[in-house]
Amino acid sequence: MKHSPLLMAGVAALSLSLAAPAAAQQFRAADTHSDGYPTVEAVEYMGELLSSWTNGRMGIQMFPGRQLGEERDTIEQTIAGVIDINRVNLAPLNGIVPETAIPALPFIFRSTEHMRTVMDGEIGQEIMAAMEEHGLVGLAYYDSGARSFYNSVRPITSPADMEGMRIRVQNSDLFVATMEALGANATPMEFGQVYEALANGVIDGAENNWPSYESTRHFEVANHYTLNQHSLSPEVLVMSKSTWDGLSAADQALVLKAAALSVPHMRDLWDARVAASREVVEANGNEIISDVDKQPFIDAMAPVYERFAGTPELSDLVERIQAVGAE
Ligand code: BDP
Repeated sequence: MKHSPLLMAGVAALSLSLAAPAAAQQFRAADTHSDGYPTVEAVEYMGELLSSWTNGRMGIQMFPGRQLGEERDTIEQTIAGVIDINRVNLAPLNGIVPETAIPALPFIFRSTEHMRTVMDGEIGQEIMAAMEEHGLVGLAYYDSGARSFYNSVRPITSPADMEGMRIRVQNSDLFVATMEALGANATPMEFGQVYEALANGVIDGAENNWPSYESTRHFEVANHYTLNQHSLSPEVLVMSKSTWDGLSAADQALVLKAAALSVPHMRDLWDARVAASREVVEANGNEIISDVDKQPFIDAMAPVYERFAGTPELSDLVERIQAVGAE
């Protein structure tokens, strides 16, 4: 008896699918930070969970330390589906997804608790939903502590001290506008270029949290650190929408669950790292200016809010964030 080629092909495909387990999927993940940084460890932990739940069918291959490029490039590659998972700050997404600028606004959060409550809740979900039409699926938010100014010229205690200072910022018009509102010259630059630019005087300073100030060794070339805490802009873990769309609903649920479980793990690592980084910087003898009157910095931000939260939808988002109760 002769079988049609189509039937034979169907039988072959069926026996293949019975014989072979579903192809293993190792998601390619990028992070600008090096091995051992809390964000890197959290995503590795997420990969271990996925792998143990699926007997190795799903997992994460982490490329830390800018191996796949600076954040701007890796975001493009994630949107294109070349990178599956990316851990970035919200700032470099501001130009792609306008809603991401709102939690990155200076002084919008009263505390880390406030930031966590907002981002873990409905508002955080809405901002993630806004990413989808731009090719990204939000998986989780991670802490990034508070960003503060450091520089090699003089201690900053008020905006007047920043007049004319060349301060590196992330690739975000919001961060550029923030520096300009304080009288500084904003210099957008990729993270990996900042150490050298500080060391050879191309810039006077930058702004970041304790772990980044320490892990990048910027503290060695920018001695004055002012704890003005202008931004609590969180980190976000995103997946390429094209990768996401290729997963079954059950696998999507596993990815989300593993990402959610990586959050408390990340926060424990984060708190420990903040303390450890602070110790390293203090032991180096840096000048830490912790007694800062934040009000003049806050007052200078009115034009920034007007520009980046000017539409009714975005200003409504600001009000809803401010109305969220937390410490
Ligand atoms: C760090 C963020 C990282 C940013 C970096 C920066 O974790 O995602 O790339 O700041 O300033 O705190 O570029």
